Amino acid sequence: MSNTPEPQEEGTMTTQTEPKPKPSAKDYKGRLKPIWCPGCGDYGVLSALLAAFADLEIDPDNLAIVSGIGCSSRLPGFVKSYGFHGLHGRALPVALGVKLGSPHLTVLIVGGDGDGLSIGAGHFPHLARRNVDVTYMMLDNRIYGLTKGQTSPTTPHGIWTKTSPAGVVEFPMNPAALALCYGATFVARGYSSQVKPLKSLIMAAIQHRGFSLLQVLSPCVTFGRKCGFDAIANSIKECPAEHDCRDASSAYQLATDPQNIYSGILYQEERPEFISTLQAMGGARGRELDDGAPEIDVDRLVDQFS
Ligand SMILES: Cc1ncc(C[n+]2csc(CCOP(=O)(O)OP(=O)(O)O)c2C)c(N)n1
Ligand code: SF4
Repeated sequence: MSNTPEPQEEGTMTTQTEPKPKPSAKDYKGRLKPIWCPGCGDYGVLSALLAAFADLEIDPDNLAIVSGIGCSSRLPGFVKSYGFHGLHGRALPVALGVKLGSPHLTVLIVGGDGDGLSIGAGHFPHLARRNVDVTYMMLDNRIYGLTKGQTSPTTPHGIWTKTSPAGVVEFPMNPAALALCYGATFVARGYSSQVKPLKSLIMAAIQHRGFSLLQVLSPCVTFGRKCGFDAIANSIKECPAEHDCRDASSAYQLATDPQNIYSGILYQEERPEFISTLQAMGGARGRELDDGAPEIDVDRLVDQFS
């Protein structure tokens, strides 16, 4: 048997295209190496995210990750995709702009509990109620990490922080419960140490057509040691198998359970997505991209205003 290919008759040559190999998580690694502290929960989140991109076979050219400012907000630099590391608390309006300009992109938002619930809190309800098709991953370490350990809106009541020397006076906000009240169509909770389940949640959130909030408990090992993460391994529980994630009131009960921190998909509903609704109403009628995805005609909009 010879390894030499058979000569082909003139005019009968067929061009065979090699099937593209399945991507792996490392194909999505960015050029920058993470500079988080050793043991930071955000490493687990990044691993789950890269694995989710690989399983979904997302083309990095069709992926945009938008963040604010904070340790967690550094994440876009560590991923091979379009990235925008912007202003503290302003990731959500930037992401809305990205999605409006290029609706064919998969748009992810990554930020901390401080970024999303302090300075940026005003944006969260509006993206949720509009049901903009973006995935918002709030990396909740219950503290301001980047600025070295001040109280955040999710810091537990009573604990000591640098800005609460006598213990935190306020009671913490609950991002999953807030998202439900704001009208989010997908609400889930994961944990950075449970990388495989987190990967599945990220995939489900990205595949959901509409606004997805994924709260990820992700400990700050340097400044958030007193924030109750030691107890998380015992108190985090998967949503009960009988939970119907279309039931908003049972989702709210699970999200606010005083004893257990329920993880998994708490709530999901189908509702028309913002940009396609806008386009159907003629508010953003535009040209089509090569792949048939609609694109807003920015030139036409600029003409209208000039
Ligand atoms: C407009 C503005 N205000 C305040 C700051 C200071 N600042 C930077 S990051 C941050 C909070 C960080 O906490 P969080 O958003 O929870 O992210 P983490 O670092 O914990 O991941 C603050 C207050 C800033 N950079 N810009
Ligand atoms: S300060 Fe905290 S949140 Fe920031 S990188 Fe270090 S461990 Fe992570």
